[in-house]
Amino acid sequence: MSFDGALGRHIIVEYYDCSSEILSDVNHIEQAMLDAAKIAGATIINSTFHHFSPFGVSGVVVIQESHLAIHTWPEFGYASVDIFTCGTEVNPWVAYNYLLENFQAKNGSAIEALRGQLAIVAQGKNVDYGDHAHSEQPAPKYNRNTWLTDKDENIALSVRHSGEILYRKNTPFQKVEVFDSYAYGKLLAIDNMVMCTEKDEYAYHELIVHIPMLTHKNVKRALVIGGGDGGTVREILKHQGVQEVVMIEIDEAVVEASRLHLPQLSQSLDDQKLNLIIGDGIKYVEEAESDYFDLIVIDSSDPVGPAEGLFSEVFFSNCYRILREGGLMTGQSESPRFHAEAMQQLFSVYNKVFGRENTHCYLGYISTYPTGVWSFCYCSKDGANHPLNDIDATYINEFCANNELGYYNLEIHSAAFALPNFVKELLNEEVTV
Ligand code: SPD
Repeated sequence: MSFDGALGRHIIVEYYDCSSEILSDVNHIEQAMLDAAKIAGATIINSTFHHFSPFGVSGVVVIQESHLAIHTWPEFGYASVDIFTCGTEVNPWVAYNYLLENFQAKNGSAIEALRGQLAIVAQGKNVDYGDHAHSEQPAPKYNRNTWLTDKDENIALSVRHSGEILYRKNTPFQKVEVFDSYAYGKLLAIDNMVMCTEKDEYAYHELIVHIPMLTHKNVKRALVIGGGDGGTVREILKHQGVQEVVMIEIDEAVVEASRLHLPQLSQSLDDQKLNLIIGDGIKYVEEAESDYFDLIVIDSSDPVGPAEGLFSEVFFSNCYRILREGGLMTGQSESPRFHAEAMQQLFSVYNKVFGRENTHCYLGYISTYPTGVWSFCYCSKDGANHPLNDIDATYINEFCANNELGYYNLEIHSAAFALPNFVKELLNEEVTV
């Protein structure tokens, strides 16, 4: 089929003064381009979109009738778009108008070119395509290609998801989202960083909780800072002796997202032993009673945005103060490959507050965090409850036999504290030969 003497219409579009926020949101851009294609009457075959660091999105939607492509410059509020459609069924100007509005563009301009002008292409029409020339084609299967990328300037971890945003809230603190990933199930992301996924969350939560709980053996009162998804609380409550858990999460949206989409994580958030407070963890520890908790778990996001203060000396000094004798603190302490500097700084603060001999580093394999290697701190208030010398193998094995765990076991407990030389060097620890 042809349009006005040509095989297709190609409009080359400029959108100016668009919303910068929209132009840097890869999911939004992809959805808008797909919707534009649909509204224009096209049949979608495939799409692939990419977010560039620090700015910009590029992507293409392949349609049965040709393609739509985009490149955005959010820093200039500018997007360049190509809309190329063949046949008479699809009107590219409908897509143009839709995107103009969707990107909140103040100005748009476009030029149209007729592609494959029949008077010229007809000269090659005597090629014989046999029976295929008019054969019925099966309906194309649309294969969407959308990825969440957790990255810094040089390293990234990407997880493919369905493209449907199950949950999204831009809160005063951060952007909280839930996606449906193909390899790891539902995925909770904060500001594009993976927090946890259904399939591998247990590794992180078991490590941050059972290592201190099973070394201490008698935790009655536990405090969780962050952890709004509920995974840490779920693991703490597997220990029968626990009487009280306080969890203080700054962002209600994290709890809401988990309750709505991650029941496996949020299942313990209504437990009677839990006092769930939506508030500021820094303020909470500042005002909390001294010598109260047996265990503090810092289940924070990364040290950007609202979690930044959770990595300071004042905060850890208060954690130290509110721990009871023999009390322990564990926390996620970033990756020795992805956030080497942040990890180094964190350990220098732990050392300062808890004493070097009472501060230990352990590692775990978290497949959905960039580089896969993640570190945790283990700090003891007064040197009691050494993570290797004070464990009881029978006690640990009994707990493991009664609870279905996916990562933690007796061997992992000790092995987690065995540090590669590059991590020891990072932490200025002696490397033994
Ligand atoms: N880069 C990821 C670090 C996230 C640590 N907290 C995750 C919250 C899971 N409860």
